[in-house]
Amino acid sequence: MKNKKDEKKIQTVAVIGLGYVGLPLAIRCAEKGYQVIGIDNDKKKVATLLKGKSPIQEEFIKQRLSLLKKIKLTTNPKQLKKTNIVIICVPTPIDNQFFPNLGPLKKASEVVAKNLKKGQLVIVESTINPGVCEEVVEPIFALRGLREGKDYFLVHCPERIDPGNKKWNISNIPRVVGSLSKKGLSLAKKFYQSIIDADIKPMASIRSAEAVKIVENSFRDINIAFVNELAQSFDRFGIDIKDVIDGAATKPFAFLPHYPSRGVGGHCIPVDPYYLIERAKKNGFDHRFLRTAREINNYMPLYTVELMQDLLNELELPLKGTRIGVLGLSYKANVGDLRESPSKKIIKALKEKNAQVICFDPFFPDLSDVKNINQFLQKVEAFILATNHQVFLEIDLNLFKKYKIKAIVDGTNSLNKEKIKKMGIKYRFI
Ligand code: SAJ
Repeated sequence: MKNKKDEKKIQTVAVIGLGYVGLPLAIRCAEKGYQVIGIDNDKKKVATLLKGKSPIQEEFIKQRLSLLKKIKLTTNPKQLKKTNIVIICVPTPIDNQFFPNLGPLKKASEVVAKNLKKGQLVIVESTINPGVCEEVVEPIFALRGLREGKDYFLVHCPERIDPGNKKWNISNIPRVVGSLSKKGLSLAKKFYQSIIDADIKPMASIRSAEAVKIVENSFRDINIAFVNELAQSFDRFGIDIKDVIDGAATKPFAFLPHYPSRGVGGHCIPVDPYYLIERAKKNGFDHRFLRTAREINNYMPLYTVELMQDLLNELELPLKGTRIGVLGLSYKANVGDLRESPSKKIIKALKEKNAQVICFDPFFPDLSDVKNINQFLQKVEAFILATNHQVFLEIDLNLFKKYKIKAIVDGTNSLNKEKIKKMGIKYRFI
């Protein structure tokens, strides 16, 4: 039973890293009556937030912008000494050799250890592979003579934010928590139960909590790779893969539809499997299946460009010098997020083949070569649909005829292929 002292004690929360994960979390804690300190090393981001504006266009945040003024926003980690719960939500990206980069997490852990308040609950929400809390985070505290379960409590609660999702958000997504100590586990369960209206599952160990997120996202990556491989095979077979998947999805059990596309982007799905692949190597285990799935998905942007090359060959047009459009830069529909975006790889491949590339994404006006869709269609001879933003799906298909578009590769299988083909436009889908 929590005594009055405990009740009073856990009223202050610090969130380190105010991005897609940390900002909604800080806002939710404020909404649930906690005193919240939001810490980020990006001065510009903190300045924007201090003006009551959010750099992230998420419904959950937009509806709660007024709560920003309840959060003490700062770049100064010294404030940590005043809090009882510290939640680390910094990025854990991969480098261009696909190695996990734990730099930001190590830095944040050092800052927390340096400014520790005795008895603090330290929660890592950043996505990490099994072993990181014990092999990377805890040693940073131990170096300062700080013992988990005594001087502080270390917990992992993997983040589950799904950018752009209108239904699932920080307030209603079930979570799992794992700790190195029983006390840490119980404190974390109580804390998350106080801010989330959903099940909070205590895991058998901190490693299994770390493994949950990697497994969730690797599951998605391998399923996408499965349909991406099928798409290439069925393309040679004259079989419409989307029709087949929709057919298989009529089975009410034991089938979960995924769809082929120009590639897998984002800060989770294409990244997380590498965490497990790399760490398992130290145990002498090679995740051949996960690696193969990653190779298949990493090839899709190039496959998309090859489809465009095939279409131009039918028109006896070289890629070289032809004005090819890339419609969409974001990795995902209706969000503005470039992380690991397949569009970047498509643009790079087109430029390496000396095509003249014109890109447009309304979420990224500064990175676009034109101001709107009409200008885009006017300028290009052919284009790749690389992001299925709703605004692109609403384009009047007659504009393709009006602007004499010669070929379209539908990288997200979203356009009406019958109508396009009837207009005499060359069309391929993934
Ligand atoms: N993609 C496909 N085919 C699919 C689904 C996705 O090619 O069938 C592509 C998307 O175009 C995108 C990439 O994969 O480029 C990732 O798409 P995503 O829908 O998985 O979006 P994310 O990156 O926002 O993934 C998040 C993840 N959430 C967390 O890690 C907390 C993931 O676990 C969720 O499953 C996913 O949202 C979701 O379900 O929307």
